[in-house]
Amino acid sequence: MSDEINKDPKKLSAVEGMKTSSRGLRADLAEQMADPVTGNVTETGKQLIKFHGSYVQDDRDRRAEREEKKLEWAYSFMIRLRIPAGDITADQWIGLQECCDQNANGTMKITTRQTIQYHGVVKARMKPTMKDFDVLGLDSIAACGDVNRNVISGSNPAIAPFHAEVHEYAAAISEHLLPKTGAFKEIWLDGEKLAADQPGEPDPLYQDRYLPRKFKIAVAIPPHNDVDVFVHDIGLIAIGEGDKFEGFNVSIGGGLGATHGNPKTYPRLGNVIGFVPKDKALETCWQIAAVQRDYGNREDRAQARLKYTLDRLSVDFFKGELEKRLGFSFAPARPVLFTHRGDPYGWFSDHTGQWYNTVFVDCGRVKDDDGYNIKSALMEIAQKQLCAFRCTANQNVMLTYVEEKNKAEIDEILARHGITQGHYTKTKEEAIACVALPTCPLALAEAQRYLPAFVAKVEDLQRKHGLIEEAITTRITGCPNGCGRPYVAEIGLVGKGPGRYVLRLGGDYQGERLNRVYKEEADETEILGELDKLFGSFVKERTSGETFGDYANRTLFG
Ligand code: SRM
Ligand code: SF4
Repeated sequence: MSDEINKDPKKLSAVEGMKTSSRGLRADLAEQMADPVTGNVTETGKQLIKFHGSYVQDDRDRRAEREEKKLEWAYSFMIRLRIPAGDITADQWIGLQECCDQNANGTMKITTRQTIQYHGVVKARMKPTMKDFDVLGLDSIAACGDVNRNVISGSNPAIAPFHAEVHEYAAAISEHLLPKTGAFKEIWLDGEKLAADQPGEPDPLYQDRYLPRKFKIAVAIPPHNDVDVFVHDIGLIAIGEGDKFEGFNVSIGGGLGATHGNPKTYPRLGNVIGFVPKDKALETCWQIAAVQRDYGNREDRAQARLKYTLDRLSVDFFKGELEKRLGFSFAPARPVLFTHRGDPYGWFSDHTGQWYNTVFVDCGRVKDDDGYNIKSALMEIAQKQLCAFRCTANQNVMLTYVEEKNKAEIDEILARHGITQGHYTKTKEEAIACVALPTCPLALAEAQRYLPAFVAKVEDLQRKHGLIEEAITTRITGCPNGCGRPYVAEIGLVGKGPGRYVLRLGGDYQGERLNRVYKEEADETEILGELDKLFGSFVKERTSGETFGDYANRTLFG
């Protein structure tokens, strides 16, 4: 395959130079973090600190006030932990909440990739925070940046007898694809310094250039598609025969980010390229990342994700190169059925008899809110050591490995804090919004701060049309990057400007079909007006068992 991309060093994007000259992600980041004169870091610092799991941000609500006072913006850092498959112990939960209260804004944020973010960590508190993570046995290495990020995995243990075995792959893949640099320990944990004449530790996967762009892996355990397996660079779909876990169907090239007005960017679902036995899974992931490392576009970051590599070079070329490096061919993909994506609420047990319960966390924000006091409830449950915790890809918290004798006490604590089953509708329980304002620098419109009000109005319409018992997957993001996966929602709102969104309809309930643009730009009144009409016709015209997403797809785009 002749391909001119990446051949001319002058054409490479500026970030490429920052990576290769960083001496294993160090550059002068330690010095910048020690500089008390500014709360910010340089452009290179901004890029490199991502690989350490952090982004510099500012409070956008306070920009005008700061500018008026001739002060620099209110800079602080967001830190994203690396928690493969979202699993943490009760002690880790306590430590993280306490650390968040001391060093960040006190509100932990459960993300769509099963981990926890802190917001509002000022520069001087970065090292103490990272040290606290280390004491808890946690880190934020590679949670962001052009590397493989937090590996996510289907959270529902009742879904298959081999769930626990599959779940372990998330941690194993995460470790296998971790950058080899010691920069993290050096900068944040006062670890041993690399000699000044050394270029950085040898790293067979990432070398000195890392990947062309972010890289994401998700593991799904059918029939539950809570991880939205087809939107990741690699989607592994667990396949078992009876009680026995055998391996994975492999999907490659999913990704959602796009830019308004740039048709060269688009959301894309992955292509399933075949089946690999479980003992080949780690090597397969490693080699897919390596082929993307070698062929991904390093000139234009807007074209650098694996999805664009596949569309530029073809899926067949990529698969052929991959099989050559692996030394084996993929077997045909096995049949798979996905049925839903929402988390299971209420008590349920796994195949060993241990109990689980999902606690709904509105937009993933762990806070006490209007009598629904998640933060206090989860802290008390952790302090009493009643269970472990699992962040889900739907931004909720699952209480895990609960013994029968502890269920009643957990129920009592949840009830005392206003957390009862049926508190929210199904649509609300399955709704997702990204962070957006005030911390996300890319937000064009509100998302997490708007979703509760918007969903309440959708619920009113559902009540009006007798649809309130149905879950209609509703997702909002503040911009087209798609962090809340709005492109695979039945109702997707993608921020375009303050109070204005692209209205996308027609995704399916299982997450196997992209929705499409129904209105290029609309405000709340227009969106609700459209939904009112469509819910009305849906009730009259739906076929037996048809979901709203399938109906919208059939009648609007069919
Ligand atoms: Fe995301 C960038 C938040 C999941 C696609 N995402 C960002 C940044 C870091 C903004 C920035 O670059 O400065 C946001 C930080 C906001 C803040 O204040 O915290 C941000 N993304 C999030 C989170 C926290 C949303 C949430 O509310 O849960 C999710 C954190 C995931 C994690 O724990 O690792 C999050 N982001 C996603 C997802 C969903 C997923 O992976 O399942 C996507 C779509 C899938 C994909 O990657 O294609 C996603 N985020 C993006 C993109 C577009 C990437 C692209 O290929 O174009 C950006 C912008 C970029 O990379 O340039 C972005
Ligand atoms: Fe920010 Fe856009 Fe991601 Fe929302 S979708 S968190 S606005 S980058």
